[in-house]
Amino acid sequence: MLSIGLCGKPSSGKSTFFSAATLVDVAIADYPFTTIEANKGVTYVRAVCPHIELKVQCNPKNSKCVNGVRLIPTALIDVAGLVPGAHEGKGLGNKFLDDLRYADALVQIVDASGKTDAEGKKCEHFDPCEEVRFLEKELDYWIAGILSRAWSKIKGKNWVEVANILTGLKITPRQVEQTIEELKLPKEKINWNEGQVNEFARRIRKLSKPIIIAANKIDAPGAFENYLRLKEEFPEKTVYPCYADGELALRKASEKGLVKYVPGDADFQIVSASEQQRKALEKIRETMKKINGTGVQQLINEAAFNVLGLIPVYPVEDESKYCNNFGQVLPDAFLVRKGSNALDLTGVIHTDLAKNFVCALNAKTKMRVGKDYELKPNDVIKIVAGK
Ligand SMILES: Nc1nc2c(ncn2[C@@H]2O[C@H](COP(=O)(O)OP(=O)(O)OP(=O)(O)O)[C@@H](O)[C@H]2O)c(=O)[nH]1
Ligand SMILES: [Mg+2]
Repeated sequence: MLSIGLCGKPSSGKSTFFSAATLVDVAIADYPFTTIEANKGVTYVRAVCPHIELKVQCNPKNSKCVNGVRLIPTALIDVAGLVPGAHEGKGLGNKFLDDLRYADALVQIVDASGKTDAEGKKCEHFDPCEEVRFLEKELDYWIAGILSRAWSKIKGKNWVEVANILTGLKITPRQVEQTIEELKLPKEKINWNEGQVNEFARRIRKLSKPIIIAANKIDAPGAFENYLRLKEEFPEKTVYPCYADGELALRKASEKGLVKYVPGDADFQIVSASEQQRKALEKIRETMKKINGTGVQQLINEAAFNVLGLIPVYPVEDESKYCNNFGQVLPDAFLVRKGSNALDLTGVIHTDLAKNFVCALNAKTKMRVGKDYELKPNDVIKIVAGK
């Protein structure tokens, strides 16, 4: 399953974002280090369900379908706040980042209101651009630290040892080899100096844990200006405005039947609410109008589709009825990397299928395709395997 990690300084709104996205109740408070142990939950990536195009009714099994929107499950991890100097033990240190080992991408929650300092304490003015700079450094130190601690195993050996240490961080041998080659570091009899280890850690982190930025608390005065400044300061990064608090309120209201709201929609409909609730909801709507929603779902989708380049595909067992062996139509949605082929899909469904792969059938065109067939978004595929 795709896994997204939330990180950032204390009090930026990580747990609020987490709770909004997963509907898991967690501690949220306006003082630093509210979260100590990581929170783990499931959220959803939003895609158009192929049942619309195929004019059938679907019966989702591993996912959900709401008004033609397929919600594909994704793991979300919320960790403690990171402060400058964490690698030297400041704040809660950086050990807790180990909970982000399996993350495919990171969303950095930044406090765009500028009303908390680097350590998450309340203040009058703090430049959120600082948060982006120090977080990257701390993440790089974290990976460099993992390598340093394992140095006795790596020293004098070849690059495969480095790859072995880093598999636990969802880093592939190919990424390790590529980074070593780019930096023109020796691949055999490894004896990198500290500077080389740090540079390697920086590059491999960028490659394996891409970060997108959520300019959170966008409802606060001055936050929108800070969001624009973040975009200007970091043109190479993806920065989205975010209103985690608004999203949390809406999802809770939706659960109670007060509103009709599908996460990711730009607006919502009030079903039944008291005068006081109506006022609060209208206030949320005002902020949403400025940023075309709350940004929470947009950030999750951006991480999956644009940063990681994933596409949704739908394996089936009966290509004429688009269903599995139990007659469930379009039961499962899987996210695979752009460029994956039919054989790669077997790895996602069941590894045994790969060994016995015969061919695949494209259920939309009814064409037989080979293992090299490049999957397209919303493909419906039957894998034919021998005994
Ligand atoms: N105005 C506003 N406040 C928010 C928003 N999101 C979160 N907050 C507030 O920010 C404070 C900190 O929120 P948390 O979610 O606990 O922050 P955190 O990043 O998890 O903090 P730590 O666990 O201490 O690292 C709380 O008072 C939240 O209500 C938002 O979108 N707008
Ligand atoms: Mg928290």
